[in-house]
Amino acid sequence: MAHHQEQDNVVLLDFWPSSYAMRVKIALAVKGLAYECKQEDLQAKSSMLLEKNPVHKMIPVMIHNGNPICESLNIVQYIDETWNHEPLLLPSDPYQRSQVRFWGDYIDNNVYRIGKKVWTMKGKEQEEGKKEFIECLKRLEGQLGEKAYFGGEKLGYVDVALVPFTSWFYTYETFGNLSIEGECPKLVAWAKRCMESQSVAKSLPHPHKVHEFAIQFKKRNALE
Ligand code: GS8
Repeated sequence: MAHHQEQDNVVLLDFWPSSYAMRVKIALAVKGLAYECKQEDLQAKSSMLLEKNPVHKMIPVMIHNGNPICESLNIVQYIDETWNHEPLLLPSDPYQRSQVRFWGDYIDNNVYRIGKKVWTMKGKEQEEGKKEFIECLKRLEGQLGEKAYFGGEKLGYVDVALVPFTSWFYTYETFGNLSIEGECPKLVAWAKRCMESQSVAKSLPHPHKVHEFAIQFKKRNALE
């Protein structure tokens, strides 16, 4: 049931470099909700995480008045339905809703997985990853078309699903030796437009901080 109460208690089990967790932060910011952020150590997961997401044991998990909600896009949809006031992230028309969920799913099946090849792999695998990654971004750029946002005139569900990955663009570019702006100028212009929204800007870490994290991650995992 939709409601908006003073006593709403929202806790986010977070891992700051995670694009999935950033989605939830953007959606909460868009709705003007206060929340408590708990950083997880994914090498030593808290008992709270294991209890609240026993199936996947992954962040993000949002805990609303004690009730856990898992899977980032499922959480974004829950937020939009629970605090169902403007600005709305999903369209109300069932067909339009099906379309935004389709693109959310496309992003989930591709961007992280392919992007990881670009920043963690070497040689032939990395080259293949780069090609696939640019193809994926061009596909998304085509879907954006001439619109200001994937949601049309304003930021919507697909924007929230995708924009966190732009905080990783510098990392993909540096490790992959590629120019995303050169390949997908309209997508980069869209990313900059999204960053004009405070809800987005305050939810995304600085690209250099992400890059620093990626360097440490590769060292730790002997990928260097
Ligand atoms: C993916 C979350 C995820 O990959 C979602 O919420 O949308 N489909 C999920 N979480 C990662 C960190 S970000 O890469 C995670 O929690 N990994 C811990 C693990 O795999 O043990």
